[in-house]
Amino acid sequence: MQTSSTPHILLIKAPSYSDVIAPPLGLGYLAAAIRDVARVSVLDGVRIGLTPKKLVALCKSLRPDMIGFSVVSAAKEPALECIRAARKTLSQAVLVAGGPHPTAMPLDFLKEASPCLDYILRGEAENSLRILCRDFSRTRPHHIPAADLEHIPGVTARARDRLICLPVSVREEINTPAMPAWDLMPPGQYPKAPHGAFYRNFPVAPVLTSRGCSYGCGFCSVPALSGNRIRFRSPHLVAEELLHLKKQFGVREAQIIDDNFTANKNHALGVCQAIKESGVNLPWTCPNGARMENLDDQLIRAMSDAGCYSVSLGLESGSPRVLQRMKKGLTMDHVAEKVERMAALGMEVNGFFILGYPGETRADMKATRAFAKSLPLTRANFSLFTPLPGCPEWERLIARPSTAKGLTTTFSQVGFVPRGFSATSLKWQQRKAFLGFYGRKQHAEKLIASLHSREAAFYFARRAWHWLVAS
Ligand code: B12
Repeated sequence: MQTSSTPHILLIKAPSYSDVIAPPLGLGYLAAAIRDVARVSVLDGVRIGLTPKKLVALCKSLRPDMIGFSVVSAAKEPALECIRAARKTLSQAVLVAGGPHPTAMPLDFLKEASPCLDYILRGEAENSLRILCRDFSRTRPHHIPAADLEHIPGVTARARDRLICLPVSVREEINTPAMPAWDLMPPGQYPKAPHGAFYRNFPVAPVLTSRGCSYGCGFCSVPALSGNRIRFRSPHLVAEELLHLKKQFGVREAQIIDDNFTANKNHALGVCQAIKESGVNLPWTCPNGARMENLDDQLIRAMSDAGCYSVSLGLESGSPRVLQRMKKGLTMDHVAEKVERMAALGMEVNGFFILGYPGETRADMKATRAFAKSLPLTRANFSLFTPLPGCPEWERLIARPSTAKGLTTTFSQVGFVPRGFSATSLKWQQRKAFLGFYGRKQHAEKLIASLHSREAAFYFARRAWHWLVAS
């Protein structure tokens, strides 16, 4: 029950430039987890283009007791500005940060945000944030004694005489809360700029069926953020969430955004069966780079029967040497057959490729371009490798002064330049890949036909500008 002493918690997704603007699931889960002990609001700083000035005005009108900032590395600088602005306006509020960046770099982030930030909660914070909120009614959480702090999973904070930095918190059980607080981030409020940019029906809602990934790809920071043991939601909860989204929020399409939806075939089949049996009848896609190994005829058919019409595959490179370096545990054998089979079974198949991996040469990039063009893909995306805090390649590059110097994680400029390239020549490789793929009449026509509204075309044009024109 909420009383006048129930704290008001404002959860904010830190702003950063993005052409993909979708409900912040992490904050939705946190809000659902603390609702019975706090009054919660969610503010998506990316969607509203939050600035420190806007935040000051909001702080003055809402006067929250605690603010939680969700921070990806690309949003680090704007997040720091917002934290400073919030502290200036609300000297008594408790300021907390979490999400991928503070999780991967807790001590650096705490130091940079010093003395404005009180706590970092690393990893999955449903339990830890709840503990912090409950402490509100007992003691001002600014003054939690060090001994008590050590019971908060994943906490990083300055205690009176020392620094506490606990390991990343990974939850074993992910069926509670049953679903994110969708009423605090209704999908219909979002622009037509969902994950992957393409959709058939709007509003679109992202949904999770599992968390974590047990692979160790050199370019991915997920195992460092949420462990390398994959955990599953009950398929029935997933189906219930889809029904809820459709009935209560008029959602007309879903996206399964697991790190690896097809990692466990039985789970994926279970989800498909539950969705089908629920009668929800909602089209859905997997825009997040699924792995191919388990995508056999049985699973592809089950996905299609349950409403899935599009799958994006993390194919990464057309060079066996680079694939090996990426430690993806994937070879190019059977990729063509698999993609052909998926396309034959009526699935739209998209490929994700990375260019500019450490050690990659022009010949490797040429091989990737040729590989992408050889496959019956509907669309392809060629990203430039950006080493993110927490990913194995970043750890390796940051350890050497010669490579550490040029790393950036803002995504507004080239994040890493491999030997033998300049940022400009690397950008040209990316342009060449996009133009080579979409320069084919059929692919260009398909792409244009997939843009269902002026708003979708606007966001797509911004993305294309970013890839093809911006330096
Ligand atoms: C889906 C997704 C997206 C979607 C997000 C919207 C959506 N929901 O559909 C879209 C496509 C928009 C997206 C965009 C980007 N993404 Co993304 N994305 C993901 C993905 C696959 C899942 C995120 C998710 O929803 N997880 C499930 C929820 C429940 O977990 P969560 O969000 O992490 O939240 C939990 C904790 O982090 C923590 N937490 C989160 N916020 C807060 C706040 C507080 C106060 C506290 C205490 C705790 C806390 O508690 C939450 C609940 O357990 C992750 C991979 C991953 N597994 O994390 C990458 C990931 C987060 N993305 C990443 C990146 C790089 C990006 C982009 C920068 C890419 C780009 N080129 O632009 C942009 C950034 C956009 C932006 N400004 O935020 C990186 C971030 C790494 C880093 N160090 O920053 C990740 C980790 C993938 C990777 N390659 O390693 N992404």
